[in-house]
Amino acid sequence: MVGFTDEIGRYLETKFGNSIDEASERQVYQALMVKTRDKLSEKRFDYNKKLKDSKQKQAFYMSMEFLVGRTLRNNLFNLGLEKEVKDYLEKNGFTLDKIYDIEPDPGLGNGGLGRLASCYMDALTSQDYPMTGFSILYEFGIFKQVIHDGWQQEYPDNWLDLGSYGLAYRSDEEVEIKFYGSTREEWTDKGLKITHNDYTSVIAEPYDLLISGYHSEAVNTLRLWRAKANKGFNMKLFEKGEYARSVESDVIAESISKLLYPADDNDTGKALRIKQQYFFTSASLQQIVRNHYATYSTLDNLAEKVVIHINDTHPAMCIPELMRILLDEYEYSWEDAWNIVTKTFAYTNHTIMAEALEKWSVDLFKPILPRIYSIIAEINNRFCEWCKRIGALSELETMSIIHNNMIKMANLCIVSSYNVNGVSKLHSDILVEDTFKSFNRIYPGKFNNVTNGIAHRRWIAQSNPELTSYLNDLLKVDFVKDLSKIEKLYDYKDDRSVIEDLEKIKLLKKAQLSKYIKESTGINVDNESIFDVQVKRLHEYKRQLLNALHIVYLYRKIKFDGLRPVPRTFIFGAKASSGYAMAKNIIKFICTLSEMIEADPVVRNYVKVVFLEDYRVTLAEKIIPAANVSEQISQAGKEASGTGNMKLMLNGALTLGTMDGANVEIHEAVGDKNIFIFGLSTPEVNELIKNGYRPIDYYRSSSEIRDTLEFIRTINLNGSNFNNIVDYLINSDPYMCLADFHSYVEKQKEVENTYLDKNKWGSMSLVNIAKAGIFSADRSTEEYAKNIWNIDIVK
Ligand code: 7GP
Repeated sequence: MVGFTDEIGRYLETKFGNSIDEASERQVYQALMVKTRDKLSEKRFDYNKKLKDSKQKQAFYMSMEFLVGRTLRNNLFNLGLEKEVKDYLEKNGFTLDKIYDIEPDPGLGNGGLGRLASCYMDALTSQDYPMTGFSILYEFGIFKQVIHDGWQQEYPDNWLDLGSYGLAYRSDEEVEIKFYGSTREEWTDKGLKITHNDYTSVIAEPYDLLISGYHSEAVNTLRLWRAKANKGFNMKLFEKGEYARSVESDVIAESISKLLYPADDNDTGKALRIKQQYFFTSASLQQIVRNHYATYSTLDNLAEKVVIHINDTHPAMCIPELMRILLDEYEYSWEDAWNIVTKTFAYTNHTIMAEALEKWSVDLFKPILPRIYSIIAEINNRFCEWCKRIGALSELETMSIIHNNMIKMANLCIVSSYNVNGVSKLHSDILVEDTFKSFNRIYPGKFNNVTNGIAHRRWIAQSNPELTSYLNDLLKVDFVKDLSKIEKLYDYKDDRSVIEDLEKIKLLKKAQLSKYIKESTGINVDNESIFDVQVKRLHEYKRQLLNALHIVYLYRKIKFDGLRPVPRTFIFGAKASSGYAMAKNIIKFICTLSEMIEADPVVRNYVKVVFLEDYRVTLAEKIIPAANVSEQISQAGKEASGTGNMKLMLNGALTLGTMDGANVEIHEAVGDKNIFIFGLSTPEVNELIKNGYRPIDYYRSSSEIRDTLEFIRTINLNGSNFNNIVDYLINSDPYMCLADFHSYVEKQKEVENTYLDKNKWGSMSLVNIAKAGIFSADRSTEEYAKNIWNIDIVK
């Protein structure tokens, strides 16, 4: 049999006319990408055959975002080929890590929600579950962030140039998507017939990214749709003098798969967003239905064979789209179609932040998708009628799908799905007790919880091979296959030599990160200092600002009061949405603190602030293994779950956090002694809001808050001042940084004192690693598969 490395050699010869010793790194990269894809295609064929033969139920995961991260290492690792390839390359003068670095990091997502989707695909595939992901092939994923003079600047990230080798184009499965135009109703002997006229259509081209599993039989598909114009230029319209419309398809197609999440703070952005959402959901639904019909010659059993998961509300148009297909193309009655639809969809909510609960204005939506709008309106009419009958009329203001001329997508999802889940215990409780209280009353049993999880193979086995191989030798259990086995480490919590070994590995990972910090920022950091990490999207509710306030507090104490704390390196990584001014200000503020501290000959010996630009999956893989402290300091009740908290814990960082999201479950898993919890709880936050939160009272009654804030007013570096941030905190402070300030500062002191006791810290860190098993995405996806989707593995 021809070995994998022989195939690489052959590819280089036939494609480039080079033997391996003449090839460039770029050529070797391409050969590895293409040959890995081919290998997965072969496996996929066998797996898919079994799947088809078994005719078992399948899950389809709809998500506007899949933050896949680099694929090559993950695939070689999963296929068990990494060692063979590494040796082969080394023999020929190449370093595998350098080849990995050529691959762009496909940023097809913004943050947690997108990364979760990819973790779930990895986990399901590793367990042999049949699951297909659907999304958009964005030409430009999330922007590349460059920090210039402390300000975030956004640059396009053209990942496809070098990233497309992993994709397989499936021209045989193109579909047509229709926008605009008008609908006509006509009574025929079969009932009401609806036709859609004068529409503009675009073509959805499928590109498949094959997803590998760890030592598994399965290879699943992430299907990414790319828009292309339908037949280009429309001569007929042009002749009629409708010049603009003659190229409409080109214009729409050009924009749809251009970029991820265009700013949606203006109508042009919103219209594009609507088109993107409909584009990929319609394409996916058409394909699912077509395949199902080809197998069974009926759609009556669709819900028995298909479950479609809606990852937050962005793909919600799946629902009216399936209704449309059933009603208009397969001539189902409304009742029969609705009966199928309401058994097919399950929906996950990922946030309770009001601004992220999607709403579309009817005036904007209806002209773009006239038929889809009429279906949503009918779903709403029938839902409102039903509410009247069951005596829930008074709650319609919150539950109605269309209200005040706005379409509320979460309401559409809840009404139409058979299951709705939150992503941590606390978040799911808030959904039923508060956000969706009325719905929970009328749909008892529809809501439940699946606490998020992470693909531990990426987040420990691949990104921290040193820790992984140590634990493999020590524990002699296959925790890479089954993370719950890592709990065996708990037996060593008082074993000094194991604690010391773990500490050495941490130091090594810190040294690797320091090198990167030095190269990318010029800052020298002390590897012995506490690496205190806050990495996540920049958002007010996540309170990077509270972290920054503590840094200012330390600065003052060191400079004016002679405080000499344990040296600490505060590491930040965060992208701010391009139109989000306050978030960008906060980045500028953090960068200014960094610069100010570096310029101070005393303070810089105790505190360093490092803002690493362009936070993304690849950078997370470098930072997380090196962290000592994991900052999870959102205002209680606001972070749905968090998943960075789990990755950091698994790599031995101690959580400093509020009782929010999955921190609550981390606290439960490790026990009070192995975590640093501070701040107001969710009920306390709510109570404070009810009584009228007045940040100025905190400012007046605490000299430390006053001194910290007034000191910020004096900062004036290169012409920038931060009075706006101070005024914001004193006058509004919507996420209660001032209310939690003291409790946070006190907890930070405890962190520091604990760190001085190396043995205690090491033992706490060990317990965190040992107790991380339940946060594997294997556990989460198993819950989805068994409790929600009712799907089985392919045997
Ligand atoms: C995030 C949540 O903020 C985070 O707490 C959670 O861990 C993650 O989803 C995965 O469940 N939400 C988003 O990223 C997001 O875009 C808007 O939500 C719909």
